Amino acid sequence: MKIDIITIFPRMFVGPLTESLLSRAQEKQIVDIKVHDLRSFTEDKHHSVDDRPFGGGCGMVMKPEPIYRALKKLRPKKTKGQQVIFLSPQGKTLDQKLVKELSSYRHLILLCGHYEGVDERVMNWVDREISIGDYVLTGGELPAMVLVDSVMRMLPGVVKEASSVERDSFYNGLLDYPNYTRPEEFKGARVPEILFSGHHARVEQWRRQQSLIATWKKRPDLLKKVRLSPEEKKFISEIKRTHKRRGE
Ligand code: 9D3
Repeated sequence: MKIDIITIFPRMFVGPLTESLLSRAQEKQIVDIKVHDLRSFTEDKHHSVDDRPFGGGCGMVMKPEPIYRALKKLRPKKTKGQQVIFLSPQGKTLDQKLVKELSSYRHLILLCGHYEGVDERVMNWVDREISIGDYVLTGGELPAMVLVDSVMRMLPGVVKEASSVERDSFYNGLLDYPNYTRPEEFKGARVPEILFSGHHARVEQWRRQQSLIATWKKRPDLLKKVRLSPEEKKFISEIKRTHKRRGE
């Protein structure tokens, strides 16, 4: 997959792209990520990327011309496998379903906004607007990194075991079960006995039940969307009677 990022703060991307999984995925040539400084697409002597809003008002608006030139260069003509994404508070909220959908494109072009927004005519060249949640950030750079991180780990070969992608919470619709490692006892807290039993099927059943308990306690909204077996439904009514929900 090819990812082009257009930003007025290219250096913000250095850390995330040179550390950890993102750098290894690039070394393995699974993704090719390039960050482009919007200022390099300006043609005036002051390299202006923003200007005052017509009609008055406070703040600055990003000019259309540098963005147009950047898009023209990075995507000379429209093709199916490409997607121009504008990171914006007005966008659709990113979730795992959208991440999965985006991972099927060959080429993503991410446009990071700043100031009070961009000239609305830029929307004519944008395929979709994406937000990462209902809170206010200073720009689209961190959201672009969040998007790249989440999309990348869906690509084959990025995360070691394919199974760990499939098992993700949100993938099966439930939260993760609790994990334990050595020591068997720490500060008086013991690891649950079942995990030493060596009984694989029973461990799997316990984990599924723990996922159900955690989801019911911490994210009951997720339980409404997930498909459960009759036994699991019975188990849920059982924990409703015997467990306390968080904050109650
Ligand atoms: C909604 C606030 N706008 C009212 C004048 C101004 C504004 C605030 C912050 C416009 C842009 C921004 C910068 N944020 C993003 O570019 C952004 C973002 C976000 O703030 N939250 C969650 N997802 C995203 S994606 C891009």
